Amino acid sequence: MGTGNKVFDSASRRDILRAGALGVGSVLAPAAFAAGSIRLPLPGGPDERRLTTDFPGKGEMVLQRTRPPLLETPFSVYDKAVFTPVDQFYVRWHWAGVPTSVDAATHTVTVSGHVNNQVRFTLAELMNGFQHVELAAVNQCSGNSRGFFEPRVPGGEWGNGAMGNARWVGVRLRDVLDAAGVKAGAVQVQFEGADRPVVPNAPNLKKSLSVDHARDGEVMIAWQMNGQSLPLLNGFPFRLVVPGWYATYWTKTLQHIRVLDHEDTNFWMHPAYTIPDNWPHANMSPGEKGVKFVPINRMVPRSFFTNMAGAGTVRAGHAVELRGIAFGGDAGVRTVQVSSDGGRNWRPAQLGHDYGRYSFRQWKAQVQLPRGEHTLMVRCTNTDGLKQPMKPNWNPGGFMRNVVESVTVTAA
Ligand SMILES: Nc1nc2c(c(=O)[nH]1)N[C@H]1C(S)=C(S)[C@@H](COP(=O)(O)O)O[C@H]1N2
Ligand SMILES: [Mo]
Repeated sequence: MGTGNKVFDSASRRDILRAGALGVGSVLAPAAFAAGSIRLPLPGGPDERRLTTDFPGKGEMVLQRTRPPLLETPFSVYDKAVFTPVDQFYVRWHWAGVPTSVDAATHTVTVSGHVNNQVRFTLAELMNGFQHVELAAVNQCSGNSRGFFEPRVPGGEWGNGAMGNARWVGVRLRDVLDAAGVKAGAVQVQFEGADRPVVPNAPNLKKSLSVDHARDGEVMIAWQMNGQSLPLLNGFPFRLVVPGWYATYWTKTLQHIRVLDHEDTNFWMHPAYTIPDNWPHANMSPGEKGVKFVPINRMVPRSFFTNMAGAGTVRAGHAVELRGIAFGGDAGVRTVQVSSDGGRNWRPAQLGHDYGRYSFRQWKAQVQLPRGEHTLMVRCTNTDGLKQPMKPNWNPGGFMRNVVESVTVTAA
C-alpha cells in the first residue's frame, strides 16, 4: 500500500491526544450509565442488558462487565454494514489493569528470545520501516454466544455480539520477525500486551502461535481498523491480527514478541482457552471424563439473521426479505442457505460483495410463508466444505458455538 506517513499524520496523532487525555476514571469507573436497556434473553436469564455510552471511544454498547471492560456490540449494528463501526466494535479484556493512556510516541514492541538481534519498534518505526498491508477479517471471541450454552458455563455470558469485522491496516508479522532474525530451532512465537493483572501473582495473558503460522505473511501488527486508529480499548496503538483464528490470539497494545525454542505451556495456552480435541466440533458431554484438550485455534463457519430480531409476525403470502451476515471461519463463504421449514429443505441465499475469505459476507433471501408458525434457519458452508451443525456443541469453556441459528415467526 505504501501510505507512508500519511496514516500517522492524519489519524494516529489525533488519537494520541485523545488517548493521552483520558482520565483513569473514565475507563475504570464510568460515572453514569446511559439510561436504557436491550432485550437479550439467555437460557437461565437475564432477559435484559444495560446499554452504556460511557466508555472512551465507544458509542452505545451492551454492558457485560465494567472492570475489566466487557462490552458487547448491540446485534442490530450488524444489519447496517458489512464492516462493524469502530465505536461499536466489542471490547474484551482479561485483567482490570487495562492501559488507561498510551503514548504512541514512546510505546514500543520488543522482539526477543531465540533471535539473532533483539529489536524494538515504536508505531512510527513500524509504519516507516515495513511494507503496509490491508486485510478484512472477523475478530471473534472464543466465547462469543457463550450465554446460550446449556448447561450454562462460567465466563462472560455473551450473546452473539462478541464479534466484529474490520479492514485492518498494518505490517506483516513476518517482516518484523525477519528484522530480528529468527534462529533455527525456533518453535513458537509468544505475544504479550501492556495490560497487567491487578491480583498478586496472577499470570499475565500470553498467547503463542507456531513459528510457521507467525511467518505466514497474513498475521499482522495492525494500527488501523476501518480507516481509524484503534481505540484504546481495542488495543491502541497496535495489536496482533490473526486472520481466521479466535481473538484470544489477537494481542492488544502489543508490547512483547518472544521467539521460543520450546512449546509455550503457560496457563493461558493450557489449560485456559483449550477445547476438546475434535475440531471442528469442540464438543463433549458435561462431566465426560478422559477428554483430551488442545489450545483453541481456527474459527468455524457461522451465519446470522440481522433483520429478524423479535420478528414476531410477518404477512402471510407476501414476500418477506431475510438478510444477514455470514463468515467461513478460517476459509471463505461458499454458500449461505435458508430454510423456512425447520431445516428440512434449504435454498441458496444471494451473497453480497466478497471482501476476502476472512471477512463477513452479507446475504439476503426472500421467503413467502403460508399462515401459521414457521421456523426460519440460516446455514453457512465454507470453501473447505465445512457446514454449521444442526445441534449446538458443549464444552466447559463455552467456546466455538456455531450451531445453525433459527428464528420463529408467525405469518398472519
Ligand atoms: N493485551 C490483551 N490483548 C487481548 C486480550 C487481553 O485481555 N489483553 N483479550 C483477548 C481476547 S480473549 C479477545 S476476545 C480480544 C478482544 O478484542 P477487542 O476487545 O478488540 O474486541 O482481545 C484479545 N487480546
Ligand atoms: Mo475472548
